[in-house]
Amino acid sequence: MHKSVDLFFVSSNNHKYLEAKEILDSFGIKLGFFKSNLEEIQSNSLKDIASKKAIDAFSKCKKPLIIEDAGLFIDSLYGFPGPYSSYVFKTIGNKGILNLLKQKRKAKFISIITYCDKNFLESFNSKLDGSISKYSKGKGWGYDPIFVPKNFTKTFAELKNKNELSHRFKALKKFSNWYLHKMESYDQ
Ligand code: ITT
Repeated sequence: MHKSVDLFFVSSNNHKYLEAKEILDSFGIKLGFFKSNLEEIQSNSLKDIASKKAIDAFSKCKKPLIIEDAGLFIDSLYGFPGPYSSYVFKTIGNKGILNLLKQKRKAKFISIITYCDKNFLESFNSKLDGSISKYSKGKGWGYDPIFVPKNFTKTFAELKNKNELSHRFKALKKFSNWYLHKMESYDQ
């Protein structure tokens, strides 16, 4: 059994924190919340955005931390909204996305988790394939009511087990493997 550890999730988004906390709890990692609006550079690379966000977060939080950069990428819109997911959700929202789509509805969620402390800057990414539903279904945050993961018929907002299959779960699982190993080697 791993001992609990101190690690912070730096974000402006409570929903992301609550999901990350539940997921990391299941791997025996205790996660605190450091709420902050982080600087987000304009780039087509989520990894670059995430690394810069993590460095900015460390300058504020000054404790070992993770940040996440996530986005929804729609194939027929050439990856839009992608790195602009937050802005697009606040402006045109799910209704605007649904209005843009016709037959082709394939999409994916991408998540990058970046860990930062005074010695390390490490990123872990993951994608989850799926599609955009015809209508908004279920009560959920962000794009959850319109995203249907591959091999499912329900949207993220309708599924009870989002946290066992999401892009966030997959990236955090990779991170946990690395992090728990790192902690073990420091213990010796
Ligand atoms: P921070 O950068 O402060 O962490 P944010 O909300 O801007 O918060 P992201 O850049 O990671 O976070 O995500 C961009 C947007 O993508 C987010 O605001 C949501 O609208 C959407 N999003 C990301 N993950 C999602 C998920 O699991 N379910 C639904 N929408 C999601």
